[in-house]
Parts: sequence; structure tokens; C-alpha cells
Amino acid sequence: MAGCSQDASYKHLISEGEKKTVICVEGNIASGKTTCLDYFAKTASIEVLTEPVPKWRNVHGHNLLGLMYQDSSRWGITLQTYIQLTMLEQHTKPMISPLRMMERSIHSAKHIFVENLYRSGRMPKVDYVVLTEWFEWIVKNTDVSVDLIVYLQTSPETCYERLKNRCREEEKIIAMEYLEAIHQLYEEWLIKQTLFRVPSPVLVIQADNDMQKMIEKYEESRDRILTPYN
Ligand code: DCP
Repeated sequence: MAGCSQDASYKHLISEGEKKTVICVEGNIASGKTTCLDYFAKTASIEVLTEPVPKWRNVHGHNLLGLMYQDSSRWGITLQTYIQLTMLEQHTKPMISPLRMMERSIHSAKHIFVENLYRSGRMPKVDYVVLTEWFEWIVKNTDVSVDLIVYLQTSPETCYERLKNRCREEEKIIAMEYLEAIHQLYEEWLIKQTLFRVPSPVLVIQADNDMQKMIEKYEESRDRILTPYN
């Protein structure tokens, strides 16, 4: 049947009729997504896909992430074009488990990071429009669907502290204002839901606590995250 694979009613079905589920973990920079993914990675039947940051740091020898932080007006579009490609690769990788947990998504790349560059005047409208057309084509013609978003809601201050402590070389110049801008966009998108279409239900987990407490919270939220999808 022509166009069958693009029909929403077919999107979770694979040849044997087994349902596949995709959960995306979303949140500000240094909100603790890695701790969350590490926790769920221990569960059999879950496959975890981390953000392809190593690729962004080495594109044929070029550190695009570093270039972007040095001069976002020049390199923001280049990085986000590449991120859109690498996130598309993530979403379309064949699933080997019934449940996939991903760090962020092609949706937040566009609705948070591209949006922030554009709104802050560091991405010209023409670049924004071209990336938007690409994004809309991808959403319409490929399966980048999501079944649940787990939003790790933090204060920008918490993320700032964590960033300082982890000292990733490229991120040393990140200012509090940048984390505040990303936070506001996440809140508009996932909490107020006034920004763009939200592709799935959203489960909010308050994530300002230390790592031990967060692991306890994941333990408590475990059934709510996994049960409807088993
Ligand atoms: N990034 C970006 N544009 C995107 C996605 C990410 O510029 N569309 C940047 C922000 C960070 C780096 O890539 O500098 C890594 O992003 P994350 O915040 O997703 O990864 P972390 O390792 O910080 O996650 P966490 O600390 O929550 O585990």
C-alpha cells in the first residue's frame, strides 16, 4: 500500500506486529539526562541511545560543538544542521529492544536549540526557514515519533552549578543567561504547551536533587514510565 509506512496508525508496528515504544528524556544542559539513562540502561528490554555528542565534537576533525560556542552566529546553523542529521539517524536506527530510551530528540533540537538561536538573533531568518523546511519534511516523511517525553525539570541555577563542576572544555563559556533561555523554551514547549506541537504525553520529574535522590526518584517513577508501554 503506497505511503503505508508514513501512516500514523502503522508507525509503531514492525513486521511481526510487535509494538515498539520510544521514550525521550528531555531537559536543559546538565539537567541529569545521563544519570537517568544510566539508571534505565540496567533494565533488560530497554535500549538506550545517548546523544551523539562525540560526533558533534569530531566531524572529519572539526569540533563543531566547540566552534558553535566560540561563535554561535557563524557556526550555530552548521552545528544544528549536523545535529538534525545525527538525530534523524538516531530515530531511524532499527530497534533491537521493545523499548527505546533516547537522550533528547530531533524535536527538541529544532524547538529548543534552533529556536533559541533564531530568537536571540544569532541565526538569520533564511537559515531558520531552510532548517524548518527540512524538519517539517522529516516529520512528515519519516518515523520520528515519540510515545513519551520524560522532562527533567531543573532550575537554570542547578544546571549552571553542575556545568561548572563537570568542566566540559567547550562549555566553559556558557553563561547563566543561555541556560535561562533554554529553560524558558523547554517550559513553553512542554509545560505551557504554547510553543510548538508536543509529539507525545509528557511526564515531568523535578530534577534539582543530588544524584542519589534522583536515582530514588527514578525508582519511584519507574512504573509510570514503563508500565503503559510493556
Ligand atoms: N547541544 C546543542 N544543540 C542541540 C543539542 C545539544 O547545542 N540541539 C549542546 C548542549 C551541550 C551539548 O550539546 O553543550 C550536550 O548536550 P546535553 O545537555 O544534551 O548533554 P549533557 O551531557 O549536558 O546532558 P546531561 O548533563 O543532562 O546528562
